[in-house]
Amino acid sequence: MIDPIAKFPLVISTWSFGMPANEAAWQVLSTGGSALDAVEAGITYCEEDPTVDSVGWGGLPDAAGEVTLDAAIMDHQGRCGAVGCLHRVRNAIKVARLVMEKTRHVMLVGEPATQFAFDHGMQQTNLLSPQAGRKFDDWRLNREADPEVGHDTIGMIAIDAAGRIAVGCSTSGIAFKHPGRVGDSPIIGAGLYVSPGIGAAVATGTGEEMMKVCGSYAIVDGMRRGLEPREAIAEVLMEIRRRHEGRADADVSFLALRMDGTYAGLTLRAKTDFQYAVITPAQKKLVNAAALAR
Ligand code: SD4
Repeated sequence: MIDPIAKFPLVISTWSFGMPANEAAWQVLSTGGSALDAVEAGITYCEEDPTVDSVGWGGLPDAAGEVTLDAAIMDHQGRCGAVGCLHRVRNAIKVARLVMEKTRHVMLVGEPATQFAFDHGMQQTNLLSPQAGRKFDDWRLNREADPEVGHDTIGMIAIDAAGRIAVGCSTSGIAFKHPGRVGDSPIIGAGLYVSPGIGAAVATGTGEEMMKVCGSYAIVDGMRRGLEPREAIAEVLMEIRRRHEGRADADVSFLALRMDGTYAGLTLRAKTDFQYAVITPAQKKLVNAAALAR
């Protein structure tokens, strides 16, 4: 039974597709499950949804027409696993968790990561949905990638009823990317980070920008230094903006969650259309994230 006054469990995730993903995570959290299981369940839900053209099945392919996936997961102790450039397997987040739990490594990439997934019972599948295939054909004819097409990562952070935190993210990356390109999502400290006892952060947007500043690590470190989650994100966004010679429109957004349940989402996107989904015992909502002050 969930106490509506309690702060926990709590789950937050990126974009409006985070709403149904949060529901899947909440089914785990509300029955006493762990934050780690909840994050895996929520992100898996999104990976299975063909209408999301930037995550899992239905994701847009690379410039050679192949869908490749990046994902990572971290638990409350800072244990982590990641996969980069995974082929022909839908649930990259499950493979990331298998890397964390079944190997002594943090990240596997490319065909060997795919083979590792098959060896652990994951099914071989075609990741290119008919809809994504049509978008690829259009792109091939026009060769002009709209940077707004297929660019969103699902990033999710949860705290369970026992006060344990976990974070995960999964994406097919930038649409029509160079084959072999890996973004921030599987890079611990760039796309996501947990510091035990402090909190977690997760990113969405142009991964190259997160990687240059170790964005998620820097945010969690800001919280460790005593910044509020929103201040900690703002500090990192200001650094990214500074490197852009003051240009304010980088496609970079973050979520941060501190162990006391305080959370924030903040964006550099000029469109200020970054939304994030939240479920607590008291409410379910989709929040329009603030943009960093210009
Ligand atoms: C990436 N951050 O691969 C991920 C996906 C995304 O805009 O959100 N791209 O860069």
